[in-house]
Amino acid sequence: MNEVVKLERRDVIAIVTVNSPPVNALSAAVRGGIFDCIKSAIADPEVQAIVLTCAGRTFIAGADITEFGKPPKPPGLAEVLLAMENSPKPIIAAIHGTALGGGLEVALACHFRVATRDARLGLPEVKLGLLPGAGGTQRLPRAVGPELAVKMIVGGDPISASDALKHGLIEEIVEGPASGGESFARKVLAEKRPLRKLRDDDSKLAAARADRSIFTNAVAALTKKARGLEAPFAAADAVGAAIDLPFDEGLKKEREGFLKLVASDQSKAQRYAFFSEREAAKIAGVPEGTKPRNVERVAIIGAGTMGGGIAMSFANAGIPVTLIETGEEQLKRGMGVMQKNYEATAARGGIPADAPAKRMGLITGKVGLENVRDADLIIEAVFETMAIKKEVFTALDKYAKPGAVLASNTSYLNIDEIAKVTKRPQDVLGMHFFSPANVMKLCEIVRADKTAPDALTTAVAVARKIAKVPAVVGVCDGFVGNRMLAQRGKQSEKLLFEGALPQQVDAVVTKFGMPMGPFAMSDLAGLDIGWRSRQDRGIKSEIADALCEAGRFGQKTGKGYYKYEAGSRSALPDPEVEKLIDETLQRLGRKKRVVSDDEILERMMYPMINEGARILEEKVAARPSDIDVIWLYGYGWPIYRGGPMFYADQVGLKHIADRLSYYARETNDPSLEPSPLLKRLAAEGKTFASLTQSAKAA
Ligand code: 3H9
Repeated sequence: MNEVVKLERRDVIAIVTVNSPPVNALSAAVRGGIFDCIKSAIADPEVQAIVLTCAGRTFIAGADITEFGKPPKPPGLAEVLLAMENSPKPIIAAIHGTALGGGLEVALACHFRVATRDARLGLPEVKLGLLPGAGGTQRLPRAVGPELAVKMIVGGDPISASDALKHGLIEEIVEGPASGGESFARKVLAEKRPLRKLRDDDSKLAAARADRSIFTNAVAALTKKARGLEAPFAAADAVGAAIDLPFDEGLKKEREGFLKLVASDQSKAQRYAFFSEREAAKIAGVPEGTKPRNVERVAIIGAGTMGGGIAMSFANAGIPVTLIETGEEQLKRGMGVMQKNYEATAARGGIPADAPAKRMGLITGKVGLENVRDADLIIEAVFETMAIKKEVFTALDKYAKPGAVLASNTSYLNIDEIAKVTKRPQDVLGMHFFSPANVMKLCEIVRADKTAPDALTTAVAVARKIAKVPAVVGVCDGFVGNRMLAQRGKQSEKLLFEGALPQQVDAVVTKFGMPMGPFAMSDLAGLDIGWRSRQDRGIKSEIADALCEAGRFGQKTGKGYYKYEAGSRSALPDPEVEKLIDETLQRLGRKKRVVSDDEILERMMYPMINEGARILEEKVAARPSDIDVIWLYGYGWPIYRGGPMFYADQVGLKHIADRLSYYARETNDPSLEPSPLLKRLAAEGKTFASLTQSAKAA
């Protein structure tokens, strides 16, 4: 029918196949093709049933996100779906891969659905700051009941084919999509099954109509963690409309909600994040066609918190790991922590009951570095000092097999220097995981001076395989994330000397949407670490030092910038800290002033953005969107604000540059002066996004 959708007939069955790689998204051409094929099959007197299926790796994975924000092209999806649902001949959706968003909505407008065993079905629109806009919020509750529908629509996670079968979303699990769809179509015809239009079937809504708490409780459970986000609440309202209103009115409500969200700043930021994440996996400056090396077995050096978390990430992805320690005692402790961690997750229902044993079965503990011999990738996660790292890499050079990728999990140290102790610097790079490593999605892949392109692509491919989000960065102190964070740390400390309190600074940062403020974060990490390092370097930080001298090391001592009640992690403002700050300021002859929340926000964010600009200038990061990915997935930057560089573009670079100059003057801190890149972009009225084409949907 057109280049991306074709129609063929196998006697009385019409097969409509979408073939629009990579994910069969519903572009205007796909919508038009489906529309024409369905109309033509309906008009063909020989055809008695229609199967809609897809070629390639997946069923339709949703609307074409790149079309949002552009003038709409006909036919609209709603029009296509109406024609399908009203077809007098049965239409069967035959699903494989992922039927997501608009893809599942297409399937829901069909009269029957079958899927292959490995298929996944979902409405993930909330993750893009949207709600399903083509009937999903009205048809899914009618297919599976409002409780599961809320879970899928407000939570956004897909379900498996077997769950879909259990809850009535699909009729059958089939072997192949097209052949299975065709056999099912013949069965429908043979059994003369009536057409099932979900729009007319309210049976599964009855319970929630009688007792609305079924719906409100499901919503409350899912929106608990949706702080600051608009879409989950709007999506819940749309599902509520399915319960409260007739189908067509519900559809109208859904449409209104969708149109509002698609134009919102939050959704723009979330769509930008979606594309940025995928862009980050494309490595700048690597020759086209560079193939990653084969990685079947991984070794991790160090069974501490980081090493253990990294080992778990591999085991979770089914990759065997050798976990190496210096002694039996340390190894036993590390293995025990992982076992407990898995058991706790299983007890919470986060993983199946047999998963802890299976995953621990993939982790083999060994003592001695000579045990790296079989590994294709070795990740060092030992104590963060250069001397120890060098010692480990010297040994790795001796024992690792040729071609193995040697990675350091350092969060600050110079990988070039580490690589120099080996005779194979081309195989050395950084893989900087974030704590807790089995949970946090970011992996900064550090490209050293001599890192070979295929070593780099290996690290990126492996990171994706274990469900991490990789971002390639260059060597510098703290790489991208921690280097920018250091700027925020510097300002937060200075703010205390000017009259702000820890709880005021933290409140501004959490109100912005970060999970934690800088002081609560310091308390979690432990204040003694920085104190010791300052002592080593002969540096003073009067307030932080005074806290440590008073035995306040943070959460671990129940007192730090805050106080903590026994067994609790909730930070309580402490008058003693206020007193201690006052005394310190008096001793130093500092005058307190009222610091506004606006100033705090600017001084928390703008110096980081300025550092981001320097990082771009130095080419430590290739794209502003890579920096954003690092902050989104490593530091809990709120997804609806897109990342620091995206946020900066929204605020306006001229404003940011002006305010930085102002603070440089007012606080007598020349390091706050806008960087040359920021200054130039501000003067030209440009954005960071103008530096690349990376953000397709922004
Ligand atoms: C929606 O449907 C709204 C409707 O309710 C209402 C309409 C009125 N559009 O992730 P991958 C690209 S909202 C355009 O690396 P994987 C992606 O950018 C949508 N492009 O593969 C990448 O391009 P490139 C609801 C898309 O195998 C390439 O495809 N649906 C889209 O790891 C491969 O992607 C969703 O939110 C798209 N919809 O994972 C699903 N999807 O190669 C979004 C992907 O140039 N998609 N691309 O970098 C996904 O979750 C994953 O892509 C998927 C495949 C699981 C499908």
